[in-house]
Amino acid sequence: MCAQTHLLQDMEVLTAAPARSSELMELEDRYNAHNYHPLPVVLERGSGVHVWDVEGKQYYDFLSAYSAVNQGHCHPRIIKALTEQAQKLTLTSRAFYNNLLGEYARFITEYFGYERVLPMNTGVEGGETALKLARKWAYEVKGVPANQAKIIFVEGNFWGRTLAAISASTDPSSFNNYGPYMPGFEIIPYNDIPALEKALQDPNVAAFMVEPIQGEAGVFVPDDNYLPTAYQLCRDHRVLFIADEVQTGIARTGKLLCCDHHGFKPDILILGKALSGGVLPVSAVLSSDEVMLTIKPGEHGSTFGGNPLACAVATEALKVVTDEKLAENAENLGKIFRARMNELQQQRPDLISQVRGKGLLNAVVINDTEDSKTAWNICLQLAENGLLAKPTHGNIIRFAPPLVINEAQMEECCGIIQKVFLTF
Ligand code: IF1
Repeated sequence: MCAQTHLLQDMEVLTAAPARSSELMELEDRYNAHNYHPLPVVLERGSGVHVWDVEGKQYYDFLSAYSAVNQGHCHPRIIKALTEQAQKLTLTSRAFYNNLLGEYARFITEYFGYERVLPMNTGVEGGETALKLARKWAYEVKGVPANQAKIIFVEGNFWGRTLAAISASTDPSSFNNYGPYMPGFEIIPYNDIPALEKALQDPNVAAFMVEPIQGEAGVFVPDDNYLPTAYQLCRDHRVLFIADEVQTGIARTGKLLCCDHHGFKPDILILGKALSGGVLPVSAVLSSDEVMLTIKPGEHGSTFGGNPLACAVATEALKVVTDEKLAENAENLGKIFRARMNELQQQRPDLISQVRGKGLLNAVVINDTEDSKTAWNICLQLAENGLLAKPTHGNIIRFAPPLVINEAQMEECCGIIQKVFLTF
């Protein structure tokens, strides 16, 4: 569908929307870059599993800001930590020490079981940091010749929008016309052990970076033995296993980390999004002394990395995950959700081709082509009925509510989804 038609269709929707919403959508459309195509809903408040639009309509949020508000919108404990610290000290830069970073570093390394943490801000900065560590380790510890280090990625990966991240991408909408691309990146099929085995024959491989479940690609869950076998192969070939848990981490898939389902600890762990409960950008890279201490003073950093406000917020955000047993809740309610969606698939096999996911990271695959509008129109209907979700890659609808959702709310939401699909 050409952009013009898209715009016309959207203009119809925008003008059909209530006055205040359409006024705000048109304002954003006029002055903001067009780097997104949002659902025509204008949100102004959030609390727990709910968000409200400017007309006061309430929705269940089944996107959770792409898994950044696992603890629920505006969690009182996290907001309290934010507002209290914001009145004391927000940012010092790392030119000086601050009173929270040391305690936070001890807290988060013990929380996840690592020796060291390097604090950053966005998920993609976490990815960039992990790759710089892997290259540095390859040259200075493994002995790979200068500028020969290789990093292996899998098809369908998504780890952000920087030039390095899109250099690893196999999705034209991520990389098209952004070249030339970062050298030293090799891409193999996902969920394919022989392909990894072959790639690891190259002695210059520094690391293998992978999402335990591919979020953006459409919630692709690999075979049970894929991750632990891949991890063991990396160990056998002295290659660092980097887990991008920016989206799957922080209890989203029913365990604290998605890798915890498979009983191994990645050599380098990347966290982001819900590390702050969605109140400000906080990311982190965790690893061993051997890897982390290859970066010497002045060799990496960021203005906001490790700022006291982020330390206060992230500490409370992680405590909430433990205290409210969010991983267990995600495990239990995810099973209920997938059972209900599988029932729905039996009722509408013409519409639903597959249900997949782990914990509360799930997707319903619409029986259609990637460029169809079916999934989009279903999401418009879901919004009409008070539930927000958005398609990824055209015909896949991702369902990922905050992990604080309770059983009664989950039942209600499954009812809404069932009603929309059965009447679609
Ligand atoms: C967008 C996607 C999700 C991520 C994983 C790193 C990052 C992300 C596994 C980078 C970020 C966000 C980015 C946002 C939409 C959203 C997204 F559809 F784009 F891919 F969640 F699936 N690793 N994902 O999912 O973290 O730098 O954004 O903090 O760019 O449109 P970030």
